[in-house]
Amino acid sequence: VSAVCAAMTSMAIAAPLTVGFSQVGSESGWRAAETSVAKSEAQKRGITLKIADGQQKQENQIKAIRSFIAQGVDAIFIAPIVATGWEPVLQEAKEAEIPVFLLDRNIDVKDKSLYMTVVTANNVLEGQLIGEWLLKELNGRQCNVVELQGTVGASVAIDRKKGFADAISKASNVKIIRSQSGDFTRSKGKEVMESFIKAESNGKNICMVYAHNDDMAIGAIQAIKEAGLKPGKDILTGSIDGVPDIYKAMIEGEANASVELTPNMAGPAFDALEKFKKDGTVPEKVTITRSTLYLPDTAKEELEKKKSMGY
Ligand code: GYE
Repeated sequence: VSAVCAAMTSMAIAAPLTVGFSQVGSESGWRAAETSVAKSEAQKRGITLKIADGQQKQENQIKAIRSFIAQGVDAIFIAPIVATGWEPVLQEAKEAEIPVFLLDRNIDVKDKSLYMTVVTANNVLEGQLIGEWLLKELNGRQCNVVELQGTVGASVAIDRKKGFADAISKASNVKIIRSQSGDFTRSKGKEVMESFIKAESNGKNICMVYAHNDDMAIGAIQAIKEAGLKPGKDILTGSIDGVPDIYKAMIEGEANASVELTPNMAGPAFDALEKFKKDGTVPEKVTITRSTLYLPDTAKEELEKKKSMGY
C-alpha cells in the first residue's frame, strides 16, 4: 500500500501544470519576443501554456480569462492592456482559487490579494534614464521634444511619461511641445510623427522624439526620413525595449538611445508559480527586472546578444 501511496504522491507532484496566458496582442517586436520566450520557458518546465491573443482590447482579455477559469487551469498569466477595470474578473479567479500572475504591465486595484505578483520593469526609471541621457547629450542646448505615448491607460505608458517628465522637470532648456499616443505600434508611431513634423515647421522645430517603445521610434525614424531630415542627427531619438531593429538603427546612425527591457517576464512568473505549488511560498508582490540604457557605441554587441533572447 505504501508503495502505491508513494507512487501516487510522486505522480501528484509530477502532474504537469496548465497555465492560461492572456496576452496583449502583437503590437511590437518586444511583445512577440515575450510570447516566444513564454512558450520556450513553459516547454523547458513541462508546463502546458495556452495563449489567448487580446488584440489590444481589454474585453477580449476578460473573455479569455473567464474561459481559462471555466477550463480550470492551474494559474492565469495576464499582460494587462490597461491598468483599470480588472476587479470583477479577478474576483472570479480568486473565488475559483486560481492564482493570477501579472506580466510586464501593472494594474490599479485596491485589493492586492487579487493577484500573486507582478513581474515588470521599473517603468518610471526607464523614462528617467532617457530624460537624463538627453540632458547630458544636450549639455544645456535648447531642445523641443515630441513624445509618442504608448497605449492610452496602460500602466507602462503612464509610468514612462512620468519618468521622462520628472527627469527634465528642472531643466529650463528642454520642453515637451507635443505628446500623443501611437499605441505602441510602428504604423501609428509613424503616422503621429508625420503630423508632429507637419505642425512644427516641417520638423525644424523638433530636436528630439521620445517614444515609449522602440517600434514607435522606428516608425518615427521613417517619418523623419520621408520629411527629408536625418534621424539621429537633425532629430534625436530615445525609446524603450532594446529590440534588434533599434540597434540596427543605431548602427546606421539613425537612433540614439534605448533602454533595454528583458522579454523574459514569464520565467520569473513560472518560478514563482512552481514554488507556490510546491510548498505554498507566496512571492513578493513585485518582481522588478533590470533596466539598462544602451547607446550606439555598443549597438553591434547588443544586436548579437539579441539572437539568443527570443527575437
Ligand atoms: O515596452 C511595448 C509593448 O508592456 C512592457 O508593451 C510592455 C510594453 C513594451 O507593446 O513594446
